[in-house]
Amino acid sequence: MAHQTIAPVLIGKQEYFPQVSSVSFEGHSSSNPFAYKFYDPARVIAGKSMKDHFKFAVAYWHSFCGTGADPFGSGPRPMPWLQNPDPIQKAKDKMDAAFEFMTKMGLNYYCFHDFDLVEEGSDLQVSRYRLESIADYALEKQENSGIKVLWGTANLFSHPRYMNGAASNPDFSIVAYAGAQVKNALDISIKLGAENYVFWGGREGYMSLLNTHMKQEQEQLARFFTMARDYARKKGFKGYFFIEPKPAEPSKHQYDFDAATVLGFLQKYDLLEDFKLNLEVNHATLAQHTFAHEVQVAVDSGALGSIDANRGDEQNGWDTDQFPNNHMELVEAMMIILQSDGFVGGGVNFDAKLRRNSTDLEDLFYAHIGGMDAFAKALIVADKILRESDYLKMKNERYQSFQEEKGQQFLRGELKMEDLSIYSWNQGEPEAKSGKQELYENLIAEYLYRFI
Ligand code: XUL
Ligand code: CO
Repeated sequence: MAHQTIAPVLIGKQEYFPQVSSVSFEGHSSSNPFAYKFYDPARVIAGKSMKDHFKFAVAYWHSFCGTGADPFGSGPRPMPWLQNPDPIQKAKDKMDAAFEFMTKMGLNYYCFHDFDLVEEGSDLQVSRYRLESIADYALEKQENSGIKVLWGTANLFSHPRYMNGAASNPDFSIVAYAGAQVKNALDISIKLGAENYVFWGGREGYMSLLNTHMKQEQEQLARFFTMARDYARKKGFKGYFFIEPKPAEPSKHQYDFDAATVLGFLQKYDLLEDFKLNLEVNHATLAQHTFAHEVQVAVDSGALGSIDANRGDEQNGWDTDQFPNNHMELVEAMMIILQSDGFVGGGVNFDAKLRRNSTDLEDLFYAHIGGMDAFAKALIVADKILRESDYLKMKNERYQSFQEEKGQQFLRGELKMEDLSIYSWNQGEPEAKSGKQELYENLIAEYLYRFI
């Protein structure tokens, strides 16, 4: 096992993960569970280092706040950094644990909700004070380690006040409260140099249309996004805003249903320049889409901002947020991403949680190592398929007829319905051409074993 010394300044007063000193790349023949088999940060694929392709980020909420509690019972996960009764000290301990973990993993980014960093206070003033205190501490840790914020966000769904929504709430006083909270979240995101800012609208939707003015609520949402954008720009924020689509849960229906719905919304309210999408694998499947579908929709509009990496469960319908390991799914997505300009501003955030019964502290390492290796392998395989196989040729040949005269005229808008009719009367029944889906699928399966 390759052990590197970690500068003591990066570890807090207490070492929370003494069982691991550092995780580094050892190659696919290594059997060290604390080593990367495929993720080699410096390795260049398609002109960019793996590190820059992915910008892997840890999700503060799942990894350092989540105890494994579910609707049926409290959390069994031991959280030694959550023991101090003083909220500020507890937040600092949590941050020590987070930075120790990220440093040992070689992770360069993290993502947070405001009240992941520190518990919400009894009122806005107390919350503001707590956020400022922890942001000062975070800034120091960031400067010492070089770790950065991929995106920040505000939790507008956990507190009971948001039970009817935040920006889309039927009560203006809740909308204003959400505004106060987002202003604070933007301020600390800017202070911490966050590269992007996310809106996930868990309760921006409805439970029943009977009591809901849907049109007005969506207008409220657009107004709120516009105000947040204008405020952040005024304060010097240069990054992108991301909307994270999800069809439902906790709302029965969420307005940001899927990539196509959000793109239509952003276009309607003229927000597409500043707002891109943060796509989550398990949200795609909840919307009855493949992840590749959502990625393709975003890429086609130049709006693939970032992704929340995870996976759902094949049998359960809900958002299980498991760590990603579906290679077929990831290779397909990476093939699309490689054919685009990559993420617009964002990267790969592990919005994934350990299973409730994964209670060893080292499980957090296995989970992230597996996820990062799955993406790294997918990148290597996707690049190889695109460069070495007949994939692109096969796909382009399906559309060959559009390279010919009539096809070109059609695409240029030079034909009328009458022309299509004359063409077909002359041609007769078109020849059947196979879509060859199985052959395409075999390509991915084959290349998954030609990865070296
Ligand atoms: C919930 C979800 C959120 C967002 C951030 O399904 O994905 O954690 O990523 O609010
Ligand atoms: Co997410």
